[in-house]
Amino acid sequence: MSNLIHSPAWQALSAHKTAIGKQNMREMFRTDPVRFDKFSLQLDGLLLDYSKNLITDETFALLLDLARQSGLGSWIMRMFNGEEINTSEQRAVLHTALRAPRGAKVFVDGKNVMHDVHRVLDHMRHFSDAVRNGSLRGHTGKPFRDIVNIGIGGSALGPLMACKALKPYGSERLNTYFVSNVDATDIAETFKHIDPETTLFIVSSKTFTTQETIANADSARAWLTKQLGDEASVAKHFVAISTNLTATSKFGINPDNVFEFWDWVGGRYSLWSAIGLPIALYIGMDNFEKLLAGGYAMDKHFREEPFERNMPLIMGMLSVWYANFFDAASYAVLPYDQYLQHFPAYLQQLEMESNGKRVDRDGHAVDYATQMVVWGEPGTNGQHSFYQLLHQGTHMIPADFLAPLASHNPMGEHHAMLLSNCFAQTEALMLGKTAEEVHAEFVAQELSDEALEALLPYKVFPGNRPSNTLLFDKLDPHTLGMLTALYEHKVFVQGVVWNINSFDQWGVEFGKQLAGKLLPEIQGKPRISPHDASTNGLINRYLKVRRIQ
Ligand code: G6Q
Repeated sequence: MSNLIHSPAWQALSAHKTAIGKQNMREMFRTDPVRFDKFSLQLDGLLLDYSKNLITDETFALLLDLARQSGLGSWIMRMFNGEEINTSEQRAVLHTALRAPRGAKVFVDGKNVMHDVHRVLDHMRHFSDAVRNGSLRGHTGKPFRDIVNIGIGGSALGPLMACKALKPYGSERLNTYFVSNVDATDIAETFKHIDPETTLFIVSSKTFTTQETIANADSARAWLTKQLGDEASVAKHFVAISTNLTATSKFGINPDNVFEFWDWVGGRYSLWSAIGLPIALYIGMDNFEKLLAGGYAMDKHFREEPFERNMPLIMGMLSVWYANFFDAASYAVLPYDQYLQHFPAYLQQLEMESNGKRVDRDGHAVDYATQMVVWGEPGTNGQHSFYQLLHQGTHMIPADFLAPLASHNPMGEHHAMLLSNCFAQTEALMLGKTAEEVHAEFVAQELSDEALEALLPYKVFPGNRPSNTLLFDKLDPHTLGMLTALYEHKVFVQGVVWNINSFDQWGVEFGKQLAGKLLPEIQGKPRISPHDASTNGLINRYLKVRRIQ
């Protein structure tokens, strides 16, 4: 057994879980009139209600003990101070520096990186202002209207999520497109909507070697030069965001059009860096800075608030509680805000790529569960599909509900209906419906005894299913910054408790190695490596049907 499982705080939680196993949240609310006040907290208009969780005062105290035992306070300082906590890649982890105010000091290898951070932010402001006011133009002299981000994973999901989330703040003159997939359909469908004379391609790649991104960038360049009939157009219609300045210049991108970032920014933590350029172009740099300020407000909270009032810490420890002591294998993210449609997909990468690990910081296989699978869809749509399983399935699936108090699109009673659905769902998951309540309903409906007996088991809801609710005034750049940083730090908390490195991604690197390996064989070149019978069968089927061999 690992040290973690043996540790006093873990053992205490195990024993406590057995003790509270039979308790019910209904009862907890009934007997404690201040439960909501006790188990909720606010930061700058963001409310976290975590009272509908399977916790008592004792659980809460024991979870905080586990956080303390993990040395969380010192890990937080180590991250913010730029120590190389990403040990398998020997890198600091400093996405927090990207949103620190001008004048802050953050050192990497003895150098204050804040000068570079603000130099690039100034470059972004200069460039985005020029695109937005039409002073920077394409090869034929027309202002840009179509912004196409070519990038994948961490170089796409953040900007995509934020551009969709902040549409009410977006320029009406600019359209944003995101091309990620190496499936040509992605870029071919984009070409149908854009005008080469008014298109700006942003090639976004930390390494500038990612197969999908380079293939899409090559195809975009071929399309542009064919449409405009001039190789020189590339210089005006392409910019790059990368840490690999040699590769961007080899691609032919004008060095003045390269936005730099650094190896201490992880891909999935990079929307705050130059990778956020599509966001800055779309919502304007002033709004982008509000997004950064929201992230910074959460950083300050995470760093300074005591554990018992610390939002990311509480959310992280609740996830540990369910993943490790209730064997919950997945959790749902359910935004009751259509603008947050891409938030679950964004969190899938953030959480699963960060904490989907099976080896601890000392290189030993762990003997406890790590990251839960993350999934979700905007409410109310999900209510008409998978919520059935949340209410009556056999798995315990904790859920986060997110909702704005005011809509960007006030219309009739829509928003009241939206919120009533959201609140009613968390209530129903917690309360459930007992056999007695179902029985009383049937009696009121004058159902026959026979029908009542037959139907009753299907209509019972076990309840006692946990959820968090995050309420915010309105989805604006500052709020989105806070929400995003909240989940980043929640991921960090879990990683510290599980003693894993949340900042490497060898599974992704493995995929990148595999990407080019089979390609020659699919292209009909001689086999270079033997495969298993299944893989051979698939390759042969392709070659035969496509008459390549
Ligand atoms: C993120 C991951 C991964 C990465 C993509 C794109 O943390 O490392 O999703 O962002 O594979 O990589 P490049 O930006 O290097 O093209």
